[in-house]
Amino acid sequence: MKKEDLLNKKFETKAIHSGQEPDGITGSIMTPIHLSSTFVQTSPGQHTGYEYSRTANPTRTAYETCLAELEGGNRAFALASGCAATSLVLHRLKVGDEVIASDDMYGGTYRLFEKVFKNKGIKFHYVDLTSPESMKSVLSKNTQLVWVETPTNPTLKMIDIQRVKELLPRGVDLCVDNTFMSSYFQKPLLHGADLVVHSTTKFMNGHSDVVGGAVISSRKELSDELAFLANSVGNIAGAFDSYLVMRSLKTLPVRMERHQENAFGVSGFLESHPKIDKVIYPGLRNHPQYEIAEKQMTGFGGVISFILKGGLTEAKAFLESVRVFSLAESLGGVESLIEHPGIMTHASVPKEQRKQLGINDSFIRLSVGLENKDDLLADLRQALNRAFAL
Ligand code: P1T
Repeated sequence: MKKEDLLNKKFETKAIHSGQEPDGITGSIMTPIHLSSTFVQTSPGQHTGYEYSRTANPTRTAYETCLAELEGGNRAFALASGCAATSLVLHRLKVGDEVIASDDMYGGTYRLFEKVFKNKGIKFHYVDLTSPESMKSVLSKNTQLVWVETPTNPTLKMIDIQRVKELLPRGVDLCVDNTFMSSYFQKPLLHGADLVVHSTTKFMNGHSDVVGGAVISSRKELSDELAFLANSVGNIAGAFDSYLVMRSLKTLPVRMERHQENAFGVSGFLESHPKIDKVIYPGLRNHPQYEIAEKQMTGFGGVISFILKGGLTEAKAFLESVRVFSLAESLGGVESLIEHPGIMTHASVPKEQRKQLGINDSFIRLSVGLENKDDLLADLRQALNRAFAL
């Protein structure tokens, strides 16, 4: 579809068409994968807009245009991984700058903050942003950035994006990691965020065959700065990965709806099971921040966390017994995954901090996929039976 015909079109239409006009020469309806690293110039400095693929690549441009449209942003940048996307945002900072971050986040993001950027002279403060007012105790004239995951990984706390932004002085940017909801269920820029980050490895790609990331900026001066940094740092996505995620975005709305439907089924089953102590899913009315979830998201996603009765022995027996779910890190793919954050995805978070967050030996995280719901429930039931010898 032509750009002008896409104005005022709905999300599903944009997901399929944005940035992807048919090829002018061949009429090819699918965007070609431009693997070329360089582009021929007719005279020094005279070219089609493409000179070298680190700076810009036609397949990546099509994908980035689609990402920016879906998130409601000024411009998007496709990066090599979610961690590369986070790094790009942090590369804007300089020695002495301070960051306020939510106390619960992906272990790899925490590691990047504490073991890489802290050593470059950037200071990080971690607070429970479910009460945004708690930022006040650490906010200073050096604060440049607030980093929010919502829902957080893995305890699924909800943070009020609009409220956090309201409390920030001018010039302090708010970046929201939107990985768990995808652009379909949550649009942080519309609630006042300045930047959005995705691990596109997750729901955005959804087929567990790409590691990728994205940053979407709300305004031109941020976009210009990020374009300079992406080209200079060079942690960009390749053409083939760009093609794969762009292809996956076409089915994002239908996938997210089914992830959610299955997740409601699984969370209901877990809530009624005698061997489960606690179920955390943003769509459950007993979620402590259910009102925020309802206010700022248009769905609740496909990730569920829960606490089993018993200890590590039972948890391991349960995780070893699943047959439809796969025991693996990651989330957001068509296949259902299960994992133990304490040992797997959040091992780099200090034990004491995990304890404070309630990530104990019996804490399990599910990414509910698109298999038949009854098969998923039957699998969890038989694995619980085995673990507890019911
Ligand atoms: O793995 P990568 O594409 O680099 O993305 C990092 C990342 C960033 N933000 C969030 C919220 C994430 O969940 C992740 C990656 N998370 C996992 C691999 C996981 O299993 O939680």
